[in-house]
Amino acid sequence: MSNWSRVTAQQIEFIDQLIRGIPARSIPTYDELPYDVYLHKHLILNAPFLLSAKATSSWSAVRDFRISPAFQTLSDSASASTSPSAPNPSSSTHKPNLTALRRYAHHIVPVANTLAPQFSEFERSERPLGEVLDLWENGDEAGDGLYVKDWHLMAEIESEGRGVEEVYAVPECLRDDWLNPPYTPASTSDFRFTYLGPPLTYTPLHRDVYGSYSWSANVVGRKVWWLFPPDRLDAVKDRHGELVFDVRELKDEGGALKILQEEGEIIFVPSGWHHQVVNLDFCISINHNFFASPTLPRIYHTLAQSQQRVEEAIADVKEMIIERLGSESDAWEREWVDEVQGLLERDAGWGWGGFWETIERNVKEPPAANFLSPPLHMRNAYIREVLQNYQSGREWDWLPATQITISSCDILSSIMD
Ligand SMILES: O=C(O)CCC(=O)C(=O)O
Repeated sequence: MSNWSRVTAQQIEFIDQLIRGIPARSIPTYDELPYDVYLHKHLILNAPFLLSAKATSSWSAVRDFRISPAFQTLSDSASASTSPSAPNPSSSTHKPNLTALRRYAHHIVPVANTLAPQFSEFERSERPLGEVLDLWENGDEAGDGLYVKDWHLMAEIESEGRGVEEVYAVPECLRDDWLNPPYTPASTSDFRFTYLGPPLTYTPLHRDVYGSYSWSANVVGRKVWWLFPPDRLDAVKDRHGELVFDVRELKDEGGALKILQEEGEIIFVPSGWHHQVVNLDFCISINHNFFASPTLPRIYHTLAQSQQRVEEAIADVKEMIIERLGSESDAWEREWVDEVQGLLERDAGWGWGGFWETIERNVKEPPAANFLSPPLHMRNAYIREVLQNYQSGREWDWLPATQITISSCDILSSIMD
């Protein structure tokens, strides 16, 4: 017996209710998305959209990780599919082909137990994927609520000497990605993730790393998304001003933009938008966190805010440094700036060094062809905007390594204008 058949009648009713509560889709769904439309209506305006299942129809993962309907039982595939604008509780989706995933059984994957929330996270573990697949395939109770999250499948495939085309191909319009290969900031292996888990596993309310955009593709199953633009955040804070963990506990679910993402579709989540996700079926999904030049001012602002938080949290350390080194010379400031950068890298995942290196590397080696990237004059204007801000701040003087990086990217962007 496999785990998806462990879903109880009560859970099925709960899922149907969830779906019935989703309004008709109010954001665009594209079969084809010309780069120009993507750039002007979505990247620059920071507005969500979906790509239809056509975008993933040729992916190897779609071919390999779905059990074809011929092998599903009659009750599995009983109902007709539905139009994206009219959520249908009984829309049919594929079952996951867990046997095909066994080729990655040796990968050590991060696992969240979504039945065991702990403060602002879930209980987490790392284990071989094969162990998790065993639990699901054997219908073991210990597999209930387990969610393989943030698995760096693509990086692992590449480290084994193969290419990611054995899984997917990034849609053309999403290829101008400054966070993922050919260049990824040094702090992590990459920001290309795979998720898998049974119905009702979920990701609590959060905003993506660095204030990046994300896109997420449903290879198998459907998800419901709650999206919150930055100006609607007050509604999802508790009485202490902290973000809630699960927006389903709130009246009107915080007034979210609620979207049913069908199997095969790709959703684009704007930069800085908080979101929560619940799997309606057994889901396998692939996502990228990413940014491109139009996001630079937001990414800059997010890092500057993180720095301010770090500085406030260790204000006493500043006093101690000044006490030790005196305020006459600039020695205290040099030490303070280094201290803050070190903590910032740990807290936010990167500091100004990583920020400028990322710009430099993407300017030198653009990840996408010209016709799939903003025009150079536009890209350079975004770089100049963040540069002017940076040059007016203290780090410009105190972090000489970033000045060296910047002079290279400043020169490059001006000659390319
Ligand atoms: O699918 C999920 O559970 C979470 C995905 C997500 O948060 C994202 O793509 O940003």
